Amino acid sequence: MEKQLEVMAKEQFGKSLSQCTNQEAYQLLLKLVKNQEQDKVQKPSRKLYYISAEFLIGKLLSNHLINLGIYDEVKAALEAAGKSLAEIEEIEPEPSLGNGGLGRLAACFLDSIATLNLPGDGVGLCYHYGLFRQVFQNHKQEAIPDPWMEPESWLEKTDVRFQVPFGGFTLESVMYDIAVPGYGGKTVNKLHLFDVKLPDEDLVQNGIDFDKNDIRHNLTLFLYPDDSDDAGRLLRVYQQYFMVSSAAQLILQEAKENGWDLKELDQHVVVQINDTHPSMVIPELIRLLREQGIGKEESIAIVSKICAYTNHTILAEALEKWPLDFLKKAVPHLVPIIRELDKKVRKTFPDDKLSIIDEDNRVHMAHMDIHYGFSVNGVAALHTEILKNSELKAFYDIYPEKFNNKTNGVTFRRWLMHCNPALSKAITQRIGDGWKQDADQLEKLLAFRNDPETLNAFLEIKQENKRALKTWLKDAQKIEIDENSIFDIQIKRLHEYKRQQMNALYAIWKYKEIKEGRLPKRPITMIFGAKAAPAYILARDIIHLILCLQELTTNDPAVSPWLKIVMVENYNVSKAEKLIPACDISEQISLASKEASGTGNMKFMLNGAVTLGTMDGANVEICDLVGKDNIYIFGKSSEEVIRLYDQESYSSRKIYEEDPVVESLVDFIISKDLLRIGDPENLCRLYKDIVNKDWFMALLDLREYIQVKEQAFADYEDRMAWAEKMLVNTAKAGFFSSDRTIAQYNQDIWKL
Ligand code: 26Q
Repeated sequence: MEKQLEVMAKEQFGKSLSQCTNQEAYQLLLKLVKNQEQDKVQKPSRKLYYISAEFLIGKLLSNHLINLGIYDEVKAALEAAGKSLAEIEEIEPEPSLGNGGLGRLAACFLDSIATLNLPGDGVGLCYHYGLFRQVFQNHKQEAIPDPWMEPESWLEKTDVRFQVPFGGFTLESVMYDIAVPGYGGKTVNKLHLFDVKLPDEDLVQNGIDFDKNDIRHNLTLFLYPDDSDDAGRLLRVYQQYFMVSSAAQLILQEAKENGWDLKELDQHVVVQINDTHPSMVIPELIRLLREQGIGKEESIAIVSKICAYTNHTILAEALEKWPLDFLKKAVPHLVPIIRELDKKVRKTFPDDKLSIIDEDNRVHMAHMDIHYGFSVNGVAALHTEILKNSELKAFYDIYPEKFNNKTNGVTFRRWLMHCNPALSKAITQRIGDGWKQDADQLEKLLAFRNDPETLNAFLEIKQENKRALKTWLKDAQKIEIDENSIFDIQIKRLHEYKRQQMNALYAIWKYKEIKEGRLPKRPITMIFGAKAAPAYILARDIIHLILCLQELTTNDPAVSPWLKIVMVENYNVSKAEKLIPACDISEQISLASKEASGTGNMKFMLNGAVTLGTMDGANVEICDLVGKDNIYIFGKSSEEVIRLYDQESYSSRKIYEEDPVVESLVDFIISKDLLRIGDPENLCRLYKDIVNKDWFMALLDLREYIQVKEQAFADYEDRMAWAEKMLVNTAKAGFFSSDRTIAQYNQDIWKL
C-alpha cells in the first residue's frame, strides 16, 4: 500500500506522499478507492431499484476503505508518511442529501444491500446544496446554502441522459453515480443521482432564498426541508416527477439492455418506494409501458406487481396529498392515468375513504401506493400495528396480505466500526470478529456481563470517547464541557412530537433545583442537536429557548459547574459519529404513537448508551430486548395517547393550572431571566402555545419524565451496575443491524 500510494503521489503531483497536502492525499485516496471498485458491477436476472428523495450518505472515505478491507493498511501507510487519516477525512465535505431518519435509513440500506451481495441500486436527486447549513445568530437558527459538490468527488458523471416531459417544456436529466461497495468488497452497487442539465446556482440569493418559478434552472438546487409548510410545494412536485421519470426510464433501458421481456418485467424488477415522495413512479411506469405498446390493463397489472411502498410516518400533515391542479400544471400527461387508477378503485371499492382523488380534488399518494403496489410496510412493530389498526385500517381490511413490518436497522460498519474503533476492538478481543458479518453474535458479550475487567474496559472506552468529544467541542464551538459529568444527549430533527421542549423544561427544573441549593451528585451535560424546517415557527422557537438556556446556565457561576447545556450547531451525520460514542443517556422521548421507529435510538444503544424513552417506535423493541433493568421507560402508552386524541380530552392548561411545579417551569420561559437574554416574541409565542395548545402533549409526561431521569442519574453512580447496563445494550443491539432488516425485505418483498 505504501509503495502504491507513493507511486500515485509521484504520478499525480510529482512529489512524495509526505510532501502532499491533506487535500492532495484525499485526492489520491479517492482515486485509489475508485480504481478498486471498477468493473465489479454484476449482471443480475432480477434487480431492486430503491427510489428515494433522500440519501443521507455522510462522508464516504472511511466507509469505502472499511468496506474494501483496506482501512488499516491505508491508515498505516499514511502514518508512515507522517499523515493522519483522521485529518484527511476532515477535508471531505459532507453531502446533506437528506432531512433526517428516512434519508439516513436509505443510506444504511444501500450499505447492507451491497454487503448481502444483492443487486440493488439507489435512485435519487443530485441536490447542489442539499439541506441548508444551520448557523446560530442571536440565539436563533439561520439557514445558509451548504455546497458540497467539488470537481473531484465521489460523484462520477455518466453519459446516461433522459428527456423528462413537463407541462409546456421538457428537461434533460443527467445521471451521476456514486459507487456503493458492500462490506467484504465482493459487490459494488450504485447510487444514481439525477441532475438537470443546466442548473443555475446564481439563482440563490440571501440565505437560501431563490426564484421558485424558474423550474428549468432551480430544480435540483435544494432538498425541501419542510415537512410542515406550503411554500414551494409545486416545485417539490416537479422534483419528484423529475426523479421518478428518470428512474422509470433507467429501469426500462436496463431491462432492454438485459434482453428482458417488458411483459414479464415484474419477474426482473422490483421498486421500493421510500415514503410517498417517489409515488408518481407508478403512473409514470404505466405511461412508459403503454408507449411500448402494452395495453392499459396489462400495464397496470405489471406495475402493480413491481412496486412496494414503505410508510415512515403517521403524522397526517406529512402524508402527501397533492392538489390535482398542481399535477395538471406540472405533469398533465399523468393526470388521465391517475384518474383512471382512481376510477378503477372506486368501481371495486365504493368507499370515499379508499379513493385516490378525494372530494377536494387532492391526490392521496399513499392510497395510490397501497392500491397499486403489492407490499405496504411500516418501520417498527408498533408503527405497523398502528397503521393496520388505525391510520390505514380501511386499507388493511381490504388488503391484509399486503401489510408487513420491517423494523428499521442501521449499518454497524459506520455506526460502530468506524465511529467507535475502541469499542469495536474491545468487542473483537472478547468474542472474535464474527459479529461484523453476523451482528447477532454480539450476544456472546453477555458472557462478560459480570466480568469486572470487561466492565472497566467498557467504562474506560466511554470515558475516552467523552474526552474526544470535549476536545472537539472546544475546537469547533469554543464550548467547555466536563468529561466527568453525565452526557445526556438528544440529537434528531426538531419537531414538537419529538418533544425537545419537554427536555428543555427538565433543564429549567434542574436549573431551579441548583439555584435552590439542591445540587446533583455529579455534574450534568445536556447536549442537543437539531435542525428545524425554516418555515416551522414553533420548532425555531424551541431552538431559541434551548440557546437561551445555554447562555443562562453558562453565565451563572452557581449553576455552570453543575449543569451545562450545549446546542451543537449544524447537526449532521459526521457530528452524530462524534456524539453517539460519547453518550451516557440517549433521549428518545417522543409522544407515544408518533415516532414511527427512530434509528438514532439504535445507534446509541449499540454504542453502550442507556435509553431514556417512551414506549414509542422501536423503543418498544429495544425494551423487549434489553429488559426493564437496562432501559428507563416513562410516559403514557400509545393507546392512551390515541384515546386522548380521539376524545379530544387533553388539556395542557388543566395540567398547567393544577400542578404548581409544571406551572413554575412553563412560566420560566417568560421569566425576566430569559427575557433578558432572548427575544420576547419567540419566548412568548412558545409559552402561549404550551399553555393553550401543546398539540404533542409535552406537559402530559413531564412529571414522570423528571422523576425517571433523576432515577437514571442516581443509578449512574453505581459505576459497575451501570457498565453492565451498557454492555447489555451493546450485546442486544444485533437485531438492529440493517443487514437483518435488508435480509427480511429480500425474503418477504424483493425476492432477489
Ligand atoms: C412531505 C411533504 C412535503 C415536503 C416534505 C415532506 C417530507 C419530507 C421528509 C415528509 C417526511 C420526511 C421525512 C420523514 C422521516 O424522516 N421519517 C422518519 O423515518 C425514519 C426511518 O424510517 C423513522 O425512524 C422515523 O421515526 C421517522 O420520523
